[in-house]
Amino acid sequence: MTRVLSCIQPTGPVHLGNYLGALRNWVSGQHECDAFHGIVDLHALTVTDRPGVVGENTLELAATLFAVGLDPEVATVFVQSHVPEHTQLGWIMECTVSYGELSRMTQFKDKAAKREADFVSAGLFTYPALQAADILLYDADDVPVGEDQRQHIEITRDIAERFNTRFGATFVVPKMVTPKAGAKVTDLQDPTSKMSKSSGGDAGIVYLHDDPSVIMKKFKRAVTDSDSEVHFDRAHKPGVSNLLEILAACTGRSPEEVAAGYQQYGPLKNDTGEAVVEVLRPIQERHRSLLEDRAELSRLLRRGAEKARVVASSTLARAYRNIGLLPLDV
Ligand code: AQP
Repeated sequence: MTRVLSCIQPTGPVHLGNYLGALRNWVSGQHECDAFHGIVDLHALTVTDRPGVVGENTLELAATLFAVGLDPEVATVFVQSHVPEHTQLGWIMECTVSYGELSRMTQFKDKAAKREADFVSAGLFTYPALQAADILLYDADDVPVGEDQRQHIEITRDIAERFNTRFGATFVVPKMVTPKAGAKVTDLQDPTSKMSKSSGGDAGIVYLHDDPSVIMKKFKRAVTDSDSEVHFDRAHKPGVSNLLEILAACTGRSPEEVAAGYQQYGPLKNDTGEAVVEVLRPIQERHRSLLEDRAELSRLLRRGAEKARVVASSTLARAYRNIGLLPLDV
């Protein structure tokens, strides 16, 4: 059975890009694959300096993951800091990746530039190594993610191959899987940038828990393009193409098919907003009721961590053995 691993950071409320690019595929894949999904709270520390925030976001995110349809009886849903093998293998990954490779990561350059005079942690620079550990610990064949993760999956593959060459076959070399529509949902106000939890303004980001009226308003105000023709062309018509792709993803069609039904931007914005509201309605209802029982959420995460550790500890032991670290009992 194909093993699948993919994670999400508790850096803020989940948005439509996370849902269409990743979460929806996690849910649809859970019955055909052996699925592991982590809330990677240690990654959130790269950009966090206030106490308590990450823990609260983690519980909230767990409720969202179960609300979108991850079944704790089927998929293994866990919190990264509950599985210490992540940081243990993370160090080994740091020793397997080069400074030059990390320097070429565009996300580091973008994020460091955005933080300008703010503190730029060393973790922001090295986190692709921890992310490689997140993936390789689970012997994952497939990693279902959005397009923004391409460079990170590439570096994970390079690290796995380098380690296997140095120390013998140890890690499965994973491959990236992206959805047909929704792999790169962009900001409604800035359609050349990806919709992101940690970006500044709210107006261009559709959160999973936004009220229907707020969602409609955000779509009605979405930035389109200077001419008034509706067709799908990411490079020259990023605003309209983003709407077409969102509507396509919500209705199971291709963006080109969707475009054929519209002559004007107004009806396209309206229909896209309505389709999103309908997709999110049941998720919002489940999320509200799940958050009422924090003890149950915590119990589900404990079970997830126990299941995750069975796999993670065996992979870490294999890596230690193949490197030839001195065992406790010789
Ligand atoms: N805009 C997007 N379109 C499609 N997929 C997306 N993903 C993220 N944004 C989009 C996918 O969601 C999963 C979780 O990624 P994340 O936790 O890194 O989400 P984020 O919104 O990107 O959060 P941050 O904190 O703002 O992270 P950075 O700083 O990395 O952008 C992934 O599978 C991702 O591909």
